[in-house]
Amino acid sequence: MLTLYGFAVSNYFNMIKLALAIKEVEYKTVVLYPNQTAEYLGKSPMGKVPALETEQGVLIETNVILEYLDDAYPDKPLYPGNAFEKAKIRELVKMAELYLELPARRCHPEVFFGQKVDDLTKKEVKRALCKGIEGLARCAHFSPYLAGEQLTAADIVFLYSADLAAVVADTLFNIDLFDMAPGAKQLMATLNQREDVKQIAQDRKTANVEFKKYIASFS
Ligand SMILES: N[C@@H](CCC(=O)N[C@@H](CS)C(=O)NCC(=O)O)C(=O)O
Repeated sequence: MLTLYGFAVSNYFNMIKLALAIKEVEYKTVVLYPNQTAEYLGKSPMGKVPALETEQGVLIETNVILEYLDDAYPDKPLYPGNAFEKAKIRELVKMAELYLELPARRCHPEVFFGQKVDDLTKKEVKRALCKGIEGLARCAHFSPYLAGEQLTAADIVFLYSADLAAVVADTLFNIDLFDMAPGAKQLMATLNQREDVKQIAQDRKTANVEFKKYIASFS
């Protein structure tokens, strides 16, 4: 059986959880925070989560794991279509991560953990997020899903990237990121109405209690 390493507050971990839920693949979870212990580095070379242990070995990097799951469990494909259509989904996945998730992450310390982020970083992040959402708006379909009529890996990565990016944009810049991509608000609402997404949100809320204690133990 697959083993998923990570914790339920992690947005990347939740991307994999949602993919597994959609595909109805059984797995067990080992709850752990990112760490640099020799034991975990032996599984996840950067010490990050998520990591997925398969019968053949461990995989890291969320987009790689998503693609592996789609190859290993082809029912309910997350990268449907021909070679070009699949590539378009990968393009959206990459854009959501590079231009929303990663810039927003630079401001997570201030928005989620009460640690000041310097003004230059904030200026860069504001610009990057606006460019990112405008870029996505140019190539996403929102009909109703990012890549068209079917829910794909792009929606999974968008859901758990744009939600945090929107909190960063709202909290620090007073910007509604979703206003800048017509269709995005409706897509988020559609995704958030799913039972599997609701369950992941509930798990995240529950796990956040322990996570806050864990973070507080460092201060
Ligand atoms: N590129 C990685 C990013 C995963 C990631 O950043 N995970 C966070 C938790 S949400 C983490 O492990 N952070 C610890 C660290 O950066 O060392 C992926 O796609 O899986």
